Amino acid sequence: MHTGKARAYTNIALIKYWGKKDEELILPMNNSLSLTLDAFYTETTVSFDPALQADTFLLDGQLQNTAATAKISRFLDLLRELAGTKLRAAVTSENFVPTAAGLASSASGLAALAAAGNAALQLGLDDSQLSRLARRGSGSACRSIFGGFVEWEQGTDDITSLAHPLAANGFENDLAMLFVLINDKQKDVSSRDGMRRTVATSAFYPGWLASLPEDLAAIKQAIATQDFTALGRITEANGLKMHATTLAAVPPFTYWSPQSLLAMDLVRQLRATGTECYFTMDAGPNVKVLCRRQDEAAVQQAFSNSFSSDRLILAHAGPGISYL
Ligand code: 2P0
Repeated sequence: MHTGKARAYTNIALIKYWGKKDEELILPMNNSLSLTLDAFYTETTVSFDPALQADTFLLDGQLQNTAATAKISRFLDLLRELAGTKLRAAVTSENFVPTAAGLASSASGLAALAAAGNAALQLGLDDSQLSRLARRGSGSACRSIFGGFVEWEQGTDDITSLAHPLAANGFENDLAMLFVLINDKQKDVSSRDGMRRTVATSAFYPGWLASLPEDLAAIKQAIATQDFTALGRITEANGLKMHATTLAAVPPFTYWSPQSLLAMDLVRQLRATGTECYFTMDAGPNVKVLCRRQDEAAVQQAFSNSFSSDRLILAHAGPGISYL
């Protein structure tokens, strides 16, 4: 039996990945840039075992259904190919979140699985090789291999598409991100389906793509000069632009719910009254509020007037993967 265990933290993109140019290899249409966070992580154990007839996937103590297990199996096939083995595996994952928020993260999940597989099969992959591999499981997972600010270079093929950490200057430690968890009854459009539909049909998609090189250059400059105002403005504008593309898709869709709009409005009110903060959103109704660490208590206090405290989770910059 070959066993490995690893932990990976989730990441939130400040410049969003939205759309693929290669669905099989998961090559994105654009570079993206994220911050790895300390509040949510996944720990995964993989055991390749001659006694197993099929792969199994246990998540938070629950045996997963055929569809969820098939996604994991496809990723295990990549590991098996690299190791030259046909052994089936038992995958056991736990998502660590401060409350029972139902926050599933494919970024931390697939990054942890890639690293655990690397250890189990003694593949000896370094972090760059691991980033390429994690990308094949879920695009955003390639960024969760590393801590702090991370850029995913879109590349042109399997070798050139991978993430790398930005040169650390300590700026990430001055930041905080408040997760505002929003209950929503709407049926989700998965990020995979949502980005596919947007690329194929949205009249706004070319405009989104054309605007990215400028956003990326500007945010890297903001990080290098530790300019929080620029960082926040670019993050908020880039997220809004991504979400605008979904409104022009055919058929149109949105991840926003009324509570998301309320949270956005609170951010604007806080800014107007002198507490500088900015929001971003991903493929769901939750709102993430970026602020300076020194203002985190004021931001959390302001949100606690409109959202119950178990829906508010404060995060800071987090590390890359670790082997357990
Ligand atoms: C991001 N998102 O950059 C963007 C912003 C959602 C909105 O990466 O199809 O789970 O597995 O590559 O990585 C979520 O998409 O998608 C995502 P796949 P993934 O964080």
